[in-house]
Amino acid sequence: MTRRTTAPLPQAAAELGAAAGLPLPAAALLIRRGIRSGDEAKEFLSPDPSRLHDPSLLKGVEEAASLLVSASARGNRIVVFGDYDVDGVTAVAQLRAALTRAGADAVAFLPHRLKDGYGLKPATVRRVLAEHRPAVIVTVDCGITALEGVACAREAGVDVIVTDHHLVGEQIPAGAVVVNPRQPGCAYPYKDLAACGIAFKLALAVAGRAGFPLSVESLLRPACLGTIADLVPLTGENRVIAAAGLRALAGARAPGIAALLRESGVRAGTAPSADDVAYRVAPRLNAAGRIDTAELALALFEERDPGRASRVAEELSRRNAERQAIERRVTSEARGRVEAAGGPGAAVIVEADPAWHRGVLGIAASRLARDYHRPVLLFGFDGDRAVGSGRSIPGVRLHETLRALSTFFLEFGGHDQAVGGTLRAERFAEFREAARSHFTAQVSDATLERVDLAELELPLEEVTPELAEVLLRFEPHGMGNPRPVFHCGSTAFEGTPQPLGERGLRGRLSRRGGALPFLSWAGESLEVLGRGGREIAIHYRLQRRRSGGIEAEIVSARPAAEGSAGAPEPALAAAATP
Ligand SMILES: [Mn+2]
Repeated sequence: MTRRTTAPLPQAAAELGAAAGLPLPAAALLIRRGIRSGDEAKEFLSPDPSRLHDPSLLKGVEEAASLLVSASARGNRIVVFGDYDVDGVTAVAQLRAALTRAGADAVAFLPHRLKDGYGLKPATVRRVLAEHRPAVIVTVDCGITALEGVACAREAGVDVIVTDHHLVGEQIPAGAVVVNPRQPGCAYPYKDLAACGIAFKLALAVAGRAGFPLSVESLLRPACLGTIADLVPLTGENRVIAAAGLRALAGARAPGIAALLRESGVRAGTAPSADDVAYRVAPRLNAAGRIDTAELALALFEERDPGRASRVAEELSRRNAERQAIERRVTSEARGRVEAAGGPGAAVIVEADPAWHRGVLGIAASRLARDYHRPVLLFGFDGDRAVGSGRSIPGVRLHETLRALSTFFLEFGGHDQAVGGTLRAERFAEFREAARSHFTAQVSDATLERVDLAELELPLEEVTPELAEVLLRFEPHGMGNPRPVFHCGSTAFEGTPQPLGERGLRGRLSRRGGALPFLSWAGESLEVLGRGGREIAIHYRLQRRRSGGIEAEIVSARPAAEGSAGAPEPALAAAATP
């Protein structure tokens, strides 16, 4: 069942609107995003690289830079130890580029998702020591909980720098220089940097100490990809990195990035949107590391030959298509089981299959979590172990809820919305029962109800070009700054809408002089609701059209309230008055 609501207009909106010279709806949305003053509004609407914080504010960053620069000068080998996702790969690319500029013998190492698993494990460290014989290991996107992995490297006489953005455990690794804005005693003003944001800072610190110029733009391009792909909040400094990085991508000169954007359908010379990055660019970069090693994704950032860069980008597209096919199969098999049992029943979905590819469990889980509006845990098998990924829904803190079942896990980590874990395969059935009853007891029925929430009442005739212009400056959208959803109590199709692909619908809406092109992915039901000029109430988002101007994306619709053509429902009428 779906509950529909429109959030009330914040009281302070009128004041902020007056102070910043902004239309009331824009001011209301800014208030919801934590903006209080005219200056903050200006900073939010015009994110500028001059607002980036000084890298030296990060605890440990100067010590790390000094260690790296002196190792470079002595010709000692440095291994940049990364991760196989976009955040990890873009962090490695930036840091390795800076170290190479500093004259370092810098080698990139990306663990293999299936063979090594995530992070700086002792076994992986031993492999790095044997294969590369480094004097220094610098991690990105991992290491903050790797007490044993760090100890293993230290025993071999290797210096270790841990740069990570994950939650800090009870202990930080002994004997390592740690750079993590979340660590105790770090006064850095922004805590939500992704790993590639931290690598960006360290790269600048290395350049500063070694005394060579490093183009901020060339670092922002990879940094913005990792920041958007890693689903960190696009607020504060991350918003600057994302916005300035997307702009810089329009002028990408590195052949690899240019080829990747081309493969992703981004027109040459134009800036991709955050959605382009999240849905087209990032999946291609991730595809390599899901099925095999992520080396190919890293190679793309380092390739200098345009012909070879194109071939790598094409290969990433092929792997992405392969990944999609595997993921569709896993998703539909898991869905088949849920349906065969007559629906999800319990407050969590837990399924496993020996044939499921472990590289796609997380994406399949997030798809099912969205469809069934429940947390989902999917497992594959590796010998006598069940290896799983979980994804959650708003309001269910997955890591915390699962902690009560931690005795089942051999390995377990993650955060509110995503976890990974390993159990003994023979205990899977027992775990599944325990998880079902625990979640059903812990998660309220209200949380399992899908809420179709609009941020604001905005009748179509109030969508002026001035307002649209300001709303487009709310981009880039993502975590922490979702594209706003508006409610319009009454509108109707103008003419007959046309089908758009298999599920979509495209046409024009009009009401009292307010008219907009629209598209929707709820095509069939929407077409029936609005047939014959019937009035409908809609939840919609506004987005830029490829051809210029703006359009409404209809998220959901229902018949307009009867006998009150155009008048908002009582709850909304109250909401519209500040
Ligand atoms: Mn990360």
